[in-house]
This record gives sequence, C-alpha cells and structure tokens, in this order.
Amino acid sequence: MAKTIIVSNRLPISLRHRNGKFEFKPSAGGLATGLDSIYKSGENIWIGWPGNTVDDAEQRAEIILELHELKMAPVFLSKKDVEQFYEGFSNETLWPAFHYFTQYMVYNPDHWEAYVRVNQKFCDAIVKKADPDDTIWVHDYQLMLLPQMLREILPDATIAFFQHIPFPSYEIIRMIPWRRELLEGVCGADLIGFHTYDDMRHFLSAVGRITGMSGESGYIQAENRIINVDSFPMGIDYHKFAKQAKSRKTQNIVKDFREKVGDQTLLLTIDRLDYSKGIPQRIHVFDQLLKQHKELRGKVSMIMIVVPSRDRVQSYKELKEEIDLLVGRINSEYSTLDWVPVHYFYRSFPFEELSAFYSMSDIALVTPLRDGMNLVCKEFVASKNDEKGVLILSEMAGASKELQDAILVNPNDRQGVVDAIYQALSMSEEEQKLRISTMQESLKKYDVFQWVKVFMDRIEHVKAKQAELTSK
Ligand code: GDG
Repeated sequence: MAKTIIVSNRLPISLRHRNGKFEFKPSAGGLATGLDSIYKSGENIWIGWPGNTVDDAEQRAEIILELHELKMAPVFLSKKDVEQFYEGFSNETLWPAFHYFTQYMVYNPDHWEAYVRVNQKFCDAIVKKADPDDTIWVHDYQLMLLPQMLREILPDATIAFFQHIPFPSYEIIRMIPWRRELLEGVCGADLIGFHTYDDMRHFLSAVGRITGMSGESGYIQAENRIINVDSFPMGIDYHKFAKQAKSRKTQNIVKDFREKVGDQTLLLTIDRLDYSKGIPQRIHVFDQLLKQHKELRGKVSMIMIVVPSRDRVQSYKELKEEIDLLVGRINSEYSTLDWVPVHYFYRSFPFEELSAFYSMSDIALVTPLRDGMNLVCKEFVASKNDEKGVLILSEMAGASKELQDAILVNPNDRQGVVDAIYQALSMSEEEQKLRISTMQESLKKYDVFQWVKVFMDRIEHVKAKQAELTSK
C-alpha cells in the first residue's frame, strides 16, 4: 500500500550530545502536533535533519536505528552544510527575501551550491525509502528544489509542497539570481500550498513571469500535468491550549507570577529572535505610550519573551544587541522601586509556563513586520478561557486574514499601534468577550488537524483531476 512521507528540514525531535552520548528531545511545535497522526500511522515516516552534526559512523548507525523506532529517518548534514545551506542560503538569502528584508540578502554562489547539494541529499534519503506511488509532503523554503528532484526519479509519486513563510511579490523574487531554479524546483509538486491567498497570488505571478508556465484560477499548466496552487491557513491544536490554560498546574503558576508582578495590566509579546517580528519597533511603541500617557506609568508592564534563534547569523546577533540596549534604556528611564516597564526574557519557557503567560496577560501585542501566519496570536486567543483579553495584531501577519476581530494595526505606524494599545486598555469587558469568543469559534473549527485533513484531501482531489485530464 502506498505510504505518506513527511519531509522537513528539521525532524520533530532534536538530537543533543551529552557526555559523548546522544539523546533525543521531542519537539512540541504546532507542525509536529498536526502531523502526528499522519507519520505515526502505518508505514508512514518523517524524514529530516535531527538538528545536530554527527561525524562518527557508528553513532550514525545507532541514531538511524533509534529514529526508526520513532518512525523517522535522518538526513545527516555536515558542519559546512549547516553553515552554507541552513545559515547561509536558507537564512541569509531566502528568509530575508521572503520577508521583504532585501537589505539583509546575501548572494553567495557557494551558499547556493550548498543549497543544491543538501536538497539532493534529502532527495537521496527519500528515494531510499520511497515506493513509486507514495505521497511525499515537503515542507518549507529550505527544500524548494526537492519536489522537482523527486519528480525526476519518481515520476508517478504524489508530491506536495507547503511553504510556512510568506511568498513575496515578483519584484523581490526576481532579485534572487537562482529564481528560476527555485520556482521550477517547487513546480515539481502536484499541490503547492501557502498560508494566504496573497502568497498564492504572488507565487502564481512569479511562476508565470519567470518560468513562462501559465497559471490560472489556482492551476499551473506544466508540460505534462497540472499543478494546483492554493492557500491553506494553518491552525493550532486549539484544545491543547484551552485545556492547559485551565489546568491546575498552569493556574498555580499564574497565581505565583501574579503575586510577583502585582496587579498591573500586562501586555504580552512572544517571538523567536527575528528581525521580521518587529521587536525593537515594539519597544519604541511602548516607550511612546509611556511618554504620551504618563498616567499609565506604574500601571502597565510589558512581558517580552524572545526565544533564542539563529544566533550565529550576523544580523541576528546585531538584533539581539539592539533589543538589549532598548530594553535597558526604557527600563532605566521609567523604572521605580516597585515597577518595571519591560520584563524581558531571552529564553524559552516550558509549555505550562508559556500557557500561564497567555492566560494571565491582558493584551497580546503581536506586531510582526512580516509573518507567514503567526501562531502565537492564535495560542493567546485559545488560552482565554474567561474570554477576557485583547489581541492587537499586525496586518502583515498571515493570521490577520482570519482574525478580523483583533485590533488590526500597521506595525510601521508607531502612533497607530500606540493608539491601538490605548484602545485595548479602555475596551469594555463586554466587547473583549465578544471579540475573543468570535475568534475562538473560528480557531476551534479550523484547527491544525483540520488543516492537515483539508490539505491531504486536496492532494487526492488533484491526483483525481490529473487522471481525468490524461484519460481524455
Ligand atoms: C514559522 C513562520 C508560521 C514561542 N515561545 C515559546 C514557545 N513558542 C512557540 C509558540 C509557537 C511557536 O513557538 C512560534 O510560532 P510562530 O508561528 O509564531 O513563528 P515561527 O517560529 O516563525 O514559525 C510562521 C509558522 O512557521 C507555522 O507555519 O506561523 O509565520 O515564520 O507555537 O508557542 N514554546 C514554548 N516555550 C516558549 O517560550 N514551549
């Protein structure tokens, strides 16, 4: 029977070295949760990089065996691969381009070569495991060449691709010297998914203009088959967040945190360290709020969680320094002995504590400058069991297309965001409940399991449509 192979740059576990041995730490990320039921059933598997380099052949063999038990297969990357493919081409060329940060883009032919080489490594690993009629679902921008590489070796396989980050306008894509190869690579798939309609439109336009393949109403006509392109907004495991927020464990943490922090109104921000998330801009906003509304000093605090990420890439190092400086400045300017404007944490928290932060905060300030979807805002809404709370959400996050009951802001409009916070602070409980409960309804319905189901159903639909066209 045909099986399904999930492929992503990172496996849903992390491999850690400890005292000459290794151990696996499972990832509880949204994607892993959503795809759990898929890769764990039948003969299905997940193929990807375990997140660390392993040079020793014996250790590699052991890891392969252990991962096999977990229904996973590793692609081993060398230190050079990690530097040039992951930190290099993926995070210094594609990531800034796709988030409209063209000033950070690096055009390095060695990085490109590594990107091709590593996509080929993934292809080789998959081909070893795949049967000709399997379904292979490839995830994200690190593996854009993979669909076409697979198509050449497995012409009858069903191949799908989902991009988790935005797809920018043609004007940006055309800046990348290897744009044609990237687009043709993705077009090896039968189904191509994005979070939003706009991403999908940008992709279709770029394919038309760069490769010459025509695409209309969501279908691209390739040489010998049609390719479906559409938007599939990713959801969260709604009940997991709602249930955790209600749990005694989390509520005890909330009580403890609240005793420490006092009864101030709490603004919450949570992001991976990334320039696309607009973290410095948010500190400027908070500074302006405290300048313009002096009465709020001592009454409102911001909890700012920044999760370490990509800290070997230069632009991320500089960003970290900028945030440290800005937080230091605002705290030194306004702090009193019994109040701190910004509680800043540069680390990640266990799930129960994350849930406590969502549960205890009055306002979530989610203002990325660009974000494919953004799950943090959805998790905040799902954690509001009493329906009290306000979400301020950037128009530049994919999630804003669904969460229209948030206060939507342009993150570049500093005064606009200040006013949005002021509006949130003065919002009646009745209005808060109405907005939160409306958003909860839609998040419950379109959760991550529904997302997987709709995507998998569509794969079947596309295959049926292709078969119908070839039989005509
Ligand atoms: C990419 C796209 C798209 C955060 N802090 C802690 C913690 N987290 C978890 C959150 C959330 C996840 O990290 C962050 O997800 P986002 O969606 O906000 O952002 P990216 O990592 O940039 O993800 C994005 C996503 O892919 C999915 O397609 O939405 O646009 O950029 O789930 O809960 N988890 C724990 N402790 C923390 O301190 N345990």
